[in-house]
Formats: sequence, structure tokens, C-alpha cells
Amino acid sequence: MGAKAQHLRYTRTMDVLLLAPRDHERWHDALTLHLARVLPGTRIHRWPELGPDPHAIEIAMVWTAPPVMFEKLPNLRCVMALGAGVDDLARALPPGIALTRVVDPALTASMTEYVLFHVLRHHRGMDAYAADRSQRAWHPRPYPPASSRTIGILGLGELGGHVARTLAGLGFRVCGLSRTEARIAGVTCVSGEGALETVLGQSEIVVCLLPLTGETRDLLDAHAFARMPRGAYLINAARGAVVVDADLIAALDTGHLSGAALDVFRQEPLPPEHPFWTHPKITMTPHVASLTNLESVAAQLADNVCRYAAGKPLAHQVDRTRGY
Ligand code: NDP
Ligand code: OXD
Repeated sequence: MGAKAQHLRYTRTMDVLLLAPRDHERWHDALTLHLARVLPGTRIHRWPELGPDPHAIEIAMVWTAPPVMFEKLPNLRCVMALGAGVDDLARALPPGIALTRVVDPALTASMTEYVLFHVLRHHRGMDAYAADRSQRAWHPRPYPPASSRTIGILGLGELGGHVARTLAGLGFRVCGLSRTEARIAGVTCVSGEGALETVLGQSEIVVCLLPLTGETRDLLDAHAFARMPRGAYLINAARGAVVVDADLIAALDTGHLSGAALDVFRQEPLPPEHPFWTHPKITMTPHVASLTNLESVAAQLADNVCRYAAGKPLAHQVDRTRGY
């Protein structure tokens, strides 16, 4: 029996709450379409509307949730994050509520594009050529072969693991950090005590793809930057609070780090007065390294609603004790 037919065997309908960060209408339409296919009769309520009976809502689909939401939904049992990172949600959720996140090949592919773009940009010295051009200066520079360039990937999960494999496939030396032991062909994988220092100490380019947890908050501080070789480059596409902003600026100003590409920030949108905006060695994007593919994620969410309704294990469930 196909997955769709199997889902249709379960007649229990659900009330689901939706709170999207943007594109509310598109989320609503896509979810309506997918849920109508796999679990007809499911009602989608749009925060702050809760329908005639808030007790009926057991599932919320959100990017972040205002604390009052939990008070208003006494029977909430499951929160389905609309993104891959669940740091804020994992902190805010009352205990006992299941949490799922997005794991999507399209998200992984676009994160890989983002990281490759910045790695190659730095590897081939493109910023220097852009500066030369404004001076009409013709100044060819040598560059090392990929095989002599070590790239450190912090976090070897869905995103970091794929990025590491792709860079290794291009011939770079890749060294990666995870919390538990990992094995990736062509990548030197390290974990445990001293592993962060090992990766940082040999990487000319460091890519941060760690989840934000109690352990990773402020991890990339003055001490961490000092471990990196002089002239190293940082790419942070994970969460802003993994990096200590003032320490990064200091490391760039002394010339110890040559530059940074930042997609994520402690406060988003980044406040206009923040020094990152004007720092000449920082390249910034507004949290777009990998945008959610609404279509594929809506299908995935609908499938998880069916699993919930059928009492089956949820896909991509977050370990609440680990925090990611
Ligand atoms: P995963 O949970 O799949 O992977 C996380 C990786 O980090 C795992 O390898 C894990 O180790 C490792 N890790 C966790 N804690 C530690 C620690 N204390 N020390 C060392 N390693 C650690 O996450 P994803 O790859 O899916 O996503 C990573 C992050 O990327 C998300 O949490 C999110 O914040 C961010 N993100 C950013 C986007 C953007 O557009 N900028 C888009 C999507 C995600 P182990 O394997 O042992 O568990
Ligand atoms: C994220 C996402 O977690 O966009 O940043 O999914």
C-alpha cells in the first residue's frame, strides 16, 4: 500500500495552528493542499485565531512561538518547526512537547551552494581583484592548489556533512568537528576533548554549521580565533550567537583573521548601528544562506501530521535534552 493510501486509512482529523515568519498566505495554501491530499478534514488555524475550540489544537507549526501561545493551547503536544535550527523553540517549549525540525535535501543543497561560493571566493582571492578593479590595477596573484588548503567544518550534521563531502570532492583537505564520532569518506573527522582546537588549529577557512545550544553559544571567541592560523577566514551560516561579535571584530582588526562571511546574527535584523555593517573585512547576507523550500517542506509537514494522527514515530524529531 502506498504512503498516501496508508495515511488515508486513519480517519482522525486534526486541528493545526500555523505561525509562519513570512509568506503566511503561501504557507497556508501549500499546507492546505498537502493536508487535503493526505489527511482530508484537517483544519489549519492561523495565529492568533484559534478557532472555536483551542483545546482541539495539538500541533503548532511555527518558526518562533510567543510564550503566550503555550498558555492558550492547553492540549498542545507537538511543535513542528518551520526551519532547520530550533534553538529558540527548544528553549521556549514547555517540557513534554515533541519538537520536529526541517531536514530537506533542497535546504542542504542551497546551504552547500552558499558555503562553496564563499570558500571559492576566498580561495581564489576575488575580493582583492574587486579592489584592484576599482583602481584599474592589473595584478595577477598566485593561489594554492585546493589540495594544500585545509577547510574546517564545525558541525557534521545534515548540512555540515554534505558541505564537507562536497569540498572534499573538489580536492580540498577537509577536517570536521562533531559532538559524537563521525565517519565521512575523504574527511578527517574529530570529536571529543580538544577536537575544536584541532580543527581550528589547521584550518585556513572555518565554516560554522553548528546548532545553537548551551554548549555552542559563544564558542567562537577570542580564544578560538587565536587558535586559527594567521590570515584564516570565517564563514558563519549557523547562528549568530555561536560567535562573540566583539572578539571577531578584534581578530579582524589585528589582522589575525583575514575576513568573515556572516549570514546569521545575534539580533536579526542586524541593528543599523552594529559595527558589522561597515566593517571592510566582513561580507554579510540577511539569513539567506539556505531559504526554506516551502513546497517540499509543506509536504514533509503534512506527512508528519499524518504520522502524529496515526500514533507513528515523527520524522526529524529533535532530542530535547541535546537541544538540536
Ligand atoms: P544537525 O543537527 O543535523 O547537525 C549538527 C551537527 O553539529 C552534528 O554533527 C552535531 O554532532 C554537531 N554538534 C552539535 N553540538 C556540538 C558540539 N557541542 N560540539 C561539536 N559538534 C556539535 O544540524 P543541521 O546540519 O541540519 O543544521 C545546523 C544548523 O544550521 C542549524 O541548527 C541552524 O542553526 C543552521 N541553519 C542555518 C540556515 C541559514 O540559512 N543560515 C539554514 C538552515 C540551518 P553529532 O553529529 O555528534 O550530533
Ligand atoms: C534556519 C532555517 O534554521 O532557515 O536558519 O531553516
